[in-house]
Amino acid sequence: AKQDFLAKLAPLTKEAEILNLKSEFVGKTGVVSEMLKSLKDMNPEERKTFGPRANELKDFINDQCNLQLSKIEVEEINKKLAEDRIDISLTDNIQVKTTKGGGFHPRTIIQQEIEDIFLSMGFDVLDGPHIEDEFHNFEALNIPADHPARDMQDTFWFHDPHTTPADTKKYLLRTHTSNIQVRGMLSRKPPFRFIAPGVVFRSERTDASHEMVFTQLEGMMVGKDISVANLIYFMKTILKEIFKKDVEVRLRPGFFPFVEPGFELDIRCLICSGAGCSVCKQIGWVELLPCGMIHPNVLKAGGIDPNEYNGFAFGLGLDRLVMMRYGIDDIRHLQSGDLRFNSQFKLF
Ligand code: FA5
Repeated sequence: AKQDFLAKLAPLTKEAEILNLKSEFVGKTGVVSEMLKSLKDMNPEERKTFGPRANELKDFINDQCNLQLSKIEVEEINKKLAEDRIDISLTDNIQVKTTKGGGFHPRTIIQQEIEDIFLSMGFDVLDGPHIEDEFHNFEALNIPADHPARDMQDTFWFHDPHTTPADTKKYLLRTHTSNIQVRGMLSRKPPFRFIAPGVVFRSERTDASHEMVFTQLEGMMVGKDISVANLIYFMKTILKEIFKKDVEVRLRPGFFPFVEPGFELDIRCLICSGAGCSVCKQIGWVELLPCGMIHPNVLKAGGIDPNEYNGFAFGLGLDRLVMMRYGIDDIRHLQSGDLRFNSQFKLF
């Protein structure tokens, strides 16, 4: 029986075939099991010699079958591993497609830096609508209809053909982020401080320092006994933090109907170091950070008593700041969407 079993086992390669063979020999009705059953009909002498040999054969068959089964299992695992193998040397042999890492637009980098600086000084960061009404963009900022100051900002008006001509000047693309001064004042109680970065729109002829769509960053602080000295401190702090060095600035009187007194804060042009270029229009200075003490009429329009509170506001030209910081010699690069330009900027 042993030889018979071995001869039958040798060619088998499948788990099911081996299990069948096993049951053929040592299963309930298998050859060896029948031998063991026949022990009861033998005399004690025969039983003594035959019994242990039959049990030995049973163990032998079980061991051989289990051995063969585990061999098959190991072969299958190895086959699977070979199929799933990752060839880590592959990059040497074939051209691998690489993807360039993304980055941030330089304006986003600077905007985030400024937001962090102001957040650390207790300012909120506000947002506001791009499509604005006349009240928030002009009237509440002390620029009534037909006031000549409206000519300071060439405006894109919305014309609704269903309204009468008198109503058509109702909505516009906001010309500055100062509309958020009004919205900010109306939605909170003093004292408060906030900044508001965002895109603005003007009907401008473009050149190296003028775009039709550009960004500003508005700031406003309202409280008791705020002075021009506070205003200048905050303006100097932003510039120091952004440029990480002292930059030359000049403060001169400026007219904006929503501040009194009003100032123009110019920065020495960092493209030409003041020698004169197309960005600074050959004068060596760039208009960057107009600011001033909030006009009492503006506080009133924002629901604040000017006898009790005062404050300052500023409207930073964000794109021009980005140009000065990175030495960009034409504002139109910022809007170009040219990846060769954009990919040069990294966070630091
Ligand atoms: C204003 O828009 C005022 N709202 C700023 C302000 C706020 C003054 C609060 C006082 C208090 P102005 O039109 O000068 O001001 O624009 C502000 C800044 O935006 C300018 O100094 C300049 O840096 C930038 N700027 C103006 N026009 C353009 C343009 N066409 N392209 C790019 N930047 C511009």
